Amino acid sequence: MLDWKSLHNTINSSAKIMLSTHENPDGDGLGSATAVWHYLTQIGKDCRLIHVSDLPMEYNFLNPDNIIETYRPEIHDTWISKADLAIIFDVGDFNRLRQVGEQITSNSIKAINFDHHPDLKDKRFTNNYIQITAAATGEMVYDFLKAANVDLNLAMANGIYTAVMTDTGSFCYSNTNQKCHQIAIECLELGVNTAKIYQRVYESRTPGQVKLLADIINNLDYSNNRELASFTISQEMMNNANANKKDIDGFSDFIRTIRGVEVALMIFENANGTCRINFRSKGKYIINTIAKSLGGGGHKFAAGAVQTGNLVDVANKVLAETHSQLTKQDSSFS
Ligand SMILES: [Mn+2]
Repeated sequence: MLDWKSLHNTINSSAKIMLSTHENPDGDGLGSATAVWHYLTQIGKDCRLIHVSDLPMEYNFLNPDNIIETYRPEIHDTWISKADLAIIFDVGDFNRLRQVGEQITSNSIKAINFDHHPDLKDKRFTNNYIQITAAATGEMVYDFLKAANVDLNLAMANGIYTAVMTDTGSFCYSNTNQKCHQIAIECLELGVNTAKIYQRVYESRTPGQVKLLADIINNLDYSNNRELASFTISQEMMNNANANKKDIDGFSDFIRTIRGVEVALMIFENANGTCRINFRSKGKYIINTIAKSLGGGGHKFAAGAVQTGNLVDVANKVLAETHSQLTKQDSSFS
C-alpha cells in the first residue's frame, strides 16, 4: 500500500495545484485527473487541469464545467509559475507532458508522479506514487481518496469509472482484478451511467477511422507461426481515409482479438520523420521488454516506443527485433 497520507500532507500544505496527464490523453489519465480536480476543488484548493493536447471529443462528458484545459502559454504560464505543486497522472514518461513538463521544470515546481506505469526514475519528479499492479491509475485515485475518507460524489465517480473502464478494455483485459469490479459497483451506486460512458467512449468511431481500419485489415502481415500480426500505417493511408492521429487508437487492441494472434504490432508513420510503435499482447509474451529495447516502455502486455526514420526502415528494424525476441521467449517456454 502506498503512503497516501504523505501525499495528502503535501497537498494540504499547497495552495495552487496543477494537474496534468500525457499528450493524446486517454480515459485513464483524464478520468483520474478530473476525479482529483473535483476533490481538490472541494477542499478549497486553487486547482487547474492543464494538458498539451486537445480534449478528444469522446471524453467531453468528463468536462461539463470546462475544467479540462489545453495548454496555451499566454493563458497558463503566469498561473503555472505560481503553482506550489503539480500532480501528474498516468504519464509513463515525463517527456509525454511536452510543454507542460517544460513549465514544471523551468519553474522548479514540486512534481508528483501518480502512475501505474513502471518507474523510470526520472529526476524531474520530486515524488513517486507508483503501483504497477494497479489496473488503472484510476484505481489508485480511488485508494488515494479512500485513504482520506473522502465521500465520493458523482463527478469523482464518473472520472474513476472512466479510468478503470478504459484501461481494462471494459473489464475484459488480463489486468482486470476484483477491485476494478468493486470500484464499478460503488460507482453504480453513486449513479454513474455506465452504458452512456461506454457509448460515448467506444461507439463514436469516425467514418475515416473505419475506412483506415479496412485498409489495415486488408494489409495485415502474419509471422512467427501467425502469433504475430503486424501492420503499418503511412501518412498516405491517413490522407486517403481522411483520418487523424486519434483515429488509430484501439487498432492494436482490435488486431489482437484475432484467433491465434498473441501479439499485435502497429508501426505508425508520424508526419515529422518519426514512427510510433505499439505492442499489444494477449499474455503469452511479455512485450514491454521489446519496447524497451527500442527506446520505449510500458506495461507487460501493452507497450510502445518512438523511432526516428522512415516507415520502411523502422518497420524492418522493429519487425526483426520483435521476431528475435518472440522467438527467444518462445524457446524459454518448455
Ligand atoms: Mn493507464
